[in-house]
Amino acid sequence: MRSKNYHLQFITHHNNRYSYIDSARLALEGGCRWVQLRMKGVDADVLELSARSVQSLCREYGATFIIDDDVLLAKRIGADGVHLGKEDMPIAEAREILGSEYIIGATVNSFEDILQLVSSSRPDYFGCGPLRFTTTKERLAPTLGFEGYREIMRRMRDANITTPLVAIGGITKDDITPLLQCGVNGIALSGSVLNADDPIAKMRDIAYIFKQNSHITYK
Ligand code: TZP
Ligand code: MG
Repeated sequence: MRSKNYHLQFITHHNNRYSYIDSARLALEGGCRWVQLRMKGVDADVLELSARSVQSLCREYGATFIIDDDVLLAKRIGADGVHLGKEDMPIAEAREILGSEYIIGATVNSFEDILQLVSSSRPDYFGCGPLRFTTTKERLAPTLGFEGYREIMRRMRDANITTPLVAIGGITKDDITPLLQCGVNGIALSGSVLNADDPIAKMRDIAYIFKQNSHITYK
């Protein structure tokens, strides 16, 4: 059974200082136990080689490993799951291919997106954002701010939708407690770790704050 913890996710991104594999290693060394390999615009063989390396690192650390976009690659190498955006393979089709054991995350930007997905094909978690502007992602959806998350979580509660929601996009250490207070179940981040002077120390701080405050959503 693949571990399904929807707490703190580190997402790789192209960075001038570190390779994708080193980026994942820094996050794992800093205590993160959920890594998404996100590599845009690379050849399939480069992606697969990197995925296999990050997967074995994640296994070493006992961490969950998911891949952005590529359902067939996730299946071929036996990753823990995939994260799919609105322009990727539809969730229902990915579920057909992967079955119920794999984690499937879906990008959403609004409560309406969530409603549509729960009525058609239930993903395992929603990646919802952005909280604020970030340069990590191109073609960014409108920012939600804390109020946006509060409202989405309220509407999910009212509609009895219990799929975990992971906040993403422009999140820094100081945002973690207020985001958990909005009711989100998890946090995904990238730039605030990799752009820090000491990414391992930053990841450690973030993981510590998350753990200290996770009782807010995990009662
Ligand atoms: N989707 C929405 S924002 C984002 C993705 C993949 C990037 C998150 O990275 P950062 O650097 O934490 O803003
Ligand atoms: Mg995608």
